[in-house]
Amino acid sequence: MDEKHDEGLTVEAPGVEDPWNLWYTELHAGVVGHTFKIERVLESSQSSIQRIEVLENPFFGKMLALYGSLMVADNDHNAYNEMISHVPLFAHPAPKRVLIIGGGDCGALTEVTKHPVVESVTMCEIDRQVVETAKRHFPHLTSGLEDPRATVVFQDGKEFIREGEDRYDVVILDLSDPIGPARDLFQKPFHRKVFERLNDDGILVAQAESPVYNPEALRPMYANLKDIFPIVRPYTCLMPIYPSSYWAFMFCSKRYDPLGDFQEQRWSELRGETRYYNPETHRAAFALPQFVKRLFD
Ligand code: SPD
Repeated sequence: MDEKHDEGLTVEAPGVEDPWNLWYTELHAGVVGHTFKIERVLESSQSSIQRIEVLENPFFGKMLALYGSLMVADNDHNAYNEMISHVPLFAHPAPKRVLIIGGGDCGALTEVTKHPVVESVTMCEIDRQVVETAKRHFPHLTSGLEDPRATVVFQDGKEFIREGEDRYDVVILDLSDPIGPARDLFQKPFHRKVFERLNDDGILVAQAESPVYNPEALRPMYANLKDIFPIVRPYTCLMPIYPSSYWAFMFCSKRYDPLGDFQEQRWSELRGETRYYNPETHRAAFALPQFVKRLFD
């Protein structure tokens, strides 16, 4: 899949009022581009893991890109972070111990801390520089770091899962793409290990890419997870900064069904606002268009 991600910054013909005329494009298969006007490049650095950029777009505000792939923007992060967090947390009757693998912008962590029932949330992120960048530019996403229940570990998620012994009620795989540093974390051996680190009624949710552009990522992922978990329910959300603006997640569970066991009564206890998630979008997320359902036949 590597060749599909030859995206990055491009400079077009200079103009008088906009001398740099800078645009950022994520290419799909070299034939479709998802393009954003860039007013300013606020940071561009290279960590030991990946290229990290903070760009400013007049519509979406500040945007964080890792290895040339957009992760979050000031004005487009809610759907992804809320749906990857609240859907599993509201499907579990007592999600006390939560683990996030990845999630360096801290948006998912901050959503998890909105649940009073959560007793601890651990985030295992491989790249400290991503968290430091997010703290500088996206403080509204990183505010959950101040919560006394939150712990951050800087380690490869694979090692953390392989070497640790703690068990969790909910594990969230808030990963970048299967072509980046997180490649192995989309694979069956890793998912099996995560299964072992879940309690007997635990839930795993994994980000699962675009059903439009990456059916070849979703199809085997679903099949592999079905071999491991008794319940696997894909769901989707609208995410305009991601290619195709349409994004998928895999809900995988040892016992609870995201709709049959939906703990809607806890919705009124959530601390703070949501912008996308509510009980209606929780239910609706599992209603899949026919072309997406066919991926899982
Ligand atoms: N192509 C972008 C996919 C990004 C999915 N993960 C985003 C992580 C944000 N915490």
